[in-house]
Amino acid sequence: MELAGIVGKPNTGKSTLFSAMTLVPVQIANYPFTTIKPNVGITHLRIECVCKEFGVKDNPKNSLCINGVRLVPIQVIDCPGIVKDAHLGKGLGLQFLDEIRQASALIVVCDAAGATDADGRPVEPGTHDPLEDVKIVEEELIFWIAGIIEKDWGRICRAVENKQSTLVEELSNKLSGLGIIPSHIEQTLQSLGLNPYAPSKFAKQDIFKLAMELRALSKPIIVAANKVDVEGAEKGVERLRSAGYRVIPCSAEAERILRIAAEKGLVQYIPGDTSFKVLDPSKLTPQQKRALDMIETHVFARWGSTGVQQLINTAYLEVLGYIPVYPVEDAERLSDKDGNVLPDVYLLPKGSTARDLAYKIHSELGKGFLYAIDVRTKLRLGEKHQLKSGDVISIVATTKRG
Ligand SMILES: Nc1nc2c(ncn2[C@@H]2O[C@H](COP(=O)(O)OP(=O)(O)O)[C@@H](O)[C@H]2O)c(=O)[nH]1
Ligand SMILES: [Mg+2]
Repeated sequence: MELAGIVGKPNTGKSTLFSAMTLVPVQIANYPFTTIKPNVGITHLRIECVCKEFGVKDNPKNSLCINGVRLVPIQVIDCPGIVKDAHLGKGLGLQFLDEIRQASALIVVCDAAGATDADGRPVEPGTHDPLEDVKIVEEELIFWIAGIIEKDWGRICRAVENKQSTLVEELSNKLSGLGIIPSHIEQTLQSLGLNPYAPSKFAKQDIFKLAMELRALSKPIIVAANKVDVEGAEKGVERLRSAGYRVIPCSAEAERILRIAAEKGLVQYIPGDTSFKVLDPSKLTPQQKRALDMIETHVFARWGSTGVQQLINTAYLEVLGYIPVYPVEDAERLSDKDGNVLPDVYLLPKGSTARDLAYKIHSELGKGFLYAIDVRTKLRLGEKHQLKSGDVISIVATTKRG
């Protein structure tokens, strides 16, 4: 399962966002995905399910389907606050980031209303620049990766310069856990003009630059411009956008309230909806009514949605460019061997082939791959055929799974 890390300075709303994201959108008996640890949970990518197009009733296994909305689980981790110089041990340091080494994307939460200072203390709205906070977090993330690179740097230099191994090999060993592949390292060394045969000549700044490039490649950032329900947040959002970040205005608190209200049956709301509906106004307490009215005027009327679902969707479908694909065993019934219709959705990196999908399902299926069938067109697809978003695919292989 894909993993997203929630990071940012203290008091920006990381834990609120985590709690909102991981609240199960509807009550489903025996729902297998709950909070795993206090700071580790499951959220969902929201896509249009293909069940409507095919006119079938599906029985999802690795995901959920609510009225034609398919929800694909993504693991999220809420990290402690990051402050300036955390890499030098300030605040809680950066040790805890080891938990998100495997993350495919990072959500950097900031207070777009500018109502928290550099250490996270509340101040007058609009008096603190959220861009500063995002820059600091980004810089600390780079220091974190630089720290990983620099660990036993002396030994690496000797090994490389004595020709016992290569720098790409050494760095790949260290960084593969971050999702960094050898070709990334090779390209980066080259583009920075660093001589891979003489690492002992690298300056501190060279290692920082290397870490900066590798951070961008392996841990793409999406900025959650949080607290947009607060007056004046537009300015913060603009400032973040003008700096070139991928910014999603959001209100974690509004999303949390709506998910709880939906769970209680007070409103009709699926995460990502652009409106919500109060089911029975007479059931609301005055306080609940006030909260929902505030959400309507300060969030939906102004921003169109709470932005929380859009964070995950933008991170996975746009920034990472993943494509959802539905593998089925029975191309006629669109089912697995137990008759479950459209049981699974897989998220594949853009450019993935029919054979890549086979391998992702099961290595035996990948090895024995003969051809795939595009269930929509009934056409046979070769191993190198590139899949596209929403494909429903049946793999035919020499060895059957199971
Ligand atoms: N107005 C507003 N306040 C929020 C929002 N999200 C979080 N907060 C508040 O910001 C404060 C810090 O939230 P918390 O989630 O603990 O921040 P963390 O330290 O980053 O985990 C709390 O008082 C939250 O209620 C939001 O969307 N809007
Ligand atoms: Mg927190």
